[in-house]
Amino acid sequence: MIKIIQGDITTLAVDAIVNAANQVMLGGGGVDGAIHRAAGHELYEACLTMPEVRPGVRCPTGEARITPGFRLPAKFVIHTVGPVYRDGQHGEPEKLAACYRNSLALAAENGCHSIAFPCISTGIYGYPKEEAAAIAVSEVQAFLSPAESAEDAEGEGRAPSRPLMEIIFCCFLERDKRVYENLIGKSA
Ligand code: AR6
Repeated sequence: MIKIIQGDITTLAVDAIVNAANQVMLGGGGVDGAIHRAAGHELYEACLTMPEVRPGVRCPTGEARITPGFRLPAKFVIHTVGPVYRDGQHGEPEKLAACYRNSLALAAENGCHSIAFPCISTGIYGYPKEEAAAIAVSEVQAFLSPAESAEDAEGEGRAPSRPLMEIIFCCFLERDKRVYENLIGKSA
């Protein structure tokens, strides 16, 4: 199930919220700063213990890492690193799609049934909002479609292949919410 809301992601009592982090994973501006402030210093400490894959890189662009949510109402924070937008010809769409795919896979692996995403890459990293939202929606829909057939499997007494998930697009700005509503309708 997909929901679109406007609000502050740090207030959501879901299983996982996604952080639009950077490769160092030690906090920053935008939603990253808000999440680190709300989760408390323990989140910084947990990020610090994540192994570096190369100097200064704990999470390469397109990948995702999970930590507890500490003082947040959310159980987990899934940190993913969106691409810095140049012109769309430098692998940005594939990298952004990978953020959604890898975050959803990590959430499922950790037994999450609800997850909220901010509009990854569309702030400081400059990704055009409509293009980013189209990628977000298409990745989430692709992830949910096997889950919907899992619902049928349950009805038929078969084991579902993947837990059903509530996926929230949490837009900070009203105009971002409208972009998602234009893509998937106001009923979502
Ligand atoms: N809740 C939900 N969404 C928010 C919140 C919030 N509390 N605050 C901001 N947003 P950005 P990026 C929205 O810039 O473009 C950081 O410094 C915001 O309106 O946070 O991926 C990192 O450390 C926008 O729609 O992330 C990286 O260095 C969205 O979050 C860099 O910024 C993403 O904007 C990542 O840039």
